[in-house]
Amino acid sequence: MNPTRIRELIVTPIAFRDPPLLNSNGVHEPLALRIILQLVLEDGTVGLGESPGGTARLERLQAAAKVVPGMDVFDTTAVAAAIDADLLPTVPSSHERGWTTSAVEVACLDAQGKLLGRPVSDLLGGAVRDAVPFAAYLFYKWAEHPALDGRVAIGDDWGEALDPAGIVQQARLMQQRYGFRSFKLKGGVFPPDEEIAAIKALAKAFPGHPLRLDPNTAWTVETSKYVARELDGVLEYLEDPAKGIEGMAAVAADSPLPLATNMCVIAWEHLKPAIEQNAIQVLLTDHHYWGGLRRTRELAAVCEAFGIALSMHSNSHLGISLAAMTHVAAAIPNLDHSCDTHYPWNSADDVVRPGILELRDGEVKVPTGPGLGVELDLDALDRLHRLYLDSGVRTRDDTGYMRRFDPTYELKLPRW
Ligand code: GKR
Ligand code: MG
Repeated sequence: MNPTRIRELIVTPIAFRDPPLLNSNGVHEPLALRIILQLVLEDGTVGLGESPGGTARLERLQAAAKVVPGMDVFDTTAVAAAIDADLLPTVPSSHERGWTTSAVEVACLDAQGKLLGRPVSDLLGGAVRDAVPFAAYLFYKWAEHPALDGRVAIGDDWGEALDPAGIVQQARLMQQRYGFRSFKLKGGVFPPDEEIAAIKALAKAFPGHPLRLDPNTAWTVETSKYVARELDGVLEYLEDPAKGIEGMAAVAADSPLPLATNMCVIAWEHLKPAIEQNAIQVLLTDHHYWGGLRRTRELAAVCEAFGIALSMHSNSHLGISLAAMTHVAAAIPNLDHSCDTHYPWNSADDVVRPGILELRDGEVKVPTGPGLGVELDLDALDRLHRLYLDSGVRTRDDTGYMRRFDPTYELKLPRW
């Protein structure tokens, strides 16, 4: 028996509750999808990973599960290369392949840390901070998922937020519950002047607190320039106002505000043109698609070299991802802004045991236990896997879900 050899990769798709959060694509469905990885070594050590869900990503992780048995858990470069080579013929996008290699790398690092008795942040060069700051992720939202197909409406304890007063109220709740000190508003939902008013209302209610706005490319270049002018001195940065590196570069040429992205620079080959065109001033890293935690650390060094500030992107996620985000953020010296997280919207359905990961004073303390420092709750995993099986939900479809309530709704980017 070789204790560092990978015996098996167990891939479990799950579904968990998600509130009706609005964005430029529509509205979140009642269930969000993730995939949980358990990488089992020959000595029984288990490393955990978490990936966004959906059939394509599930199939790729299932393919990876056939590739990794027999490999050494410390050979993360070889593990990633083997998975990448296996996917290459059918998945031409390096960004798409990155989602698979990243999730497996995190599980390898968790297992390595458990074998060594050291936290993952130590494997990334050591934590330079013992807590990582996160921003409150504000969304326009409905009070409830409306009744559909004979089922009752599903409410939550956040309430409705469809105007500036609703957004300020949501921000207050976020601050009361988690102590957040910075705020990000997901925009691209209402006409830009309404979202400008919401940001100005936040600035008035929370003077001195960093604010951001992210319309996910809902605006033209001209509209983006207008919003940037209106919010000069109010936002710390404006995130993905317009589409593509060229669109962002055209806005940046004329914007008094720094521009940030998690949409137009999402693979290594995007860095060169983005830097040449000065398209972005802030990069939102995301270990889920940049190749994992070590590659994210390398990405931070590239950003440092080119004077690009760093923040972190998030999607609906659970505790394994939050732990991984926290470890890598702790190990990046040049983390310039608080990280995004959807965790408050989804934490009630977590698959990790409570107690380790807590959002308090707007921060998560870096876990100090071996590996990621979190423990999988097998009962919760089983429950959420059955929810996945029974629900029939297999891909995220914010636009299709919106159309069930408003058949005239069209996905239009830019919309304004
Ligand atoms: O969850 O609606 C959402 C977000 O819009 C998410 O899908 C984005 O990936 O949060 C993300 C972002 O910053 O663009
Ligand atoms: Mg974004």
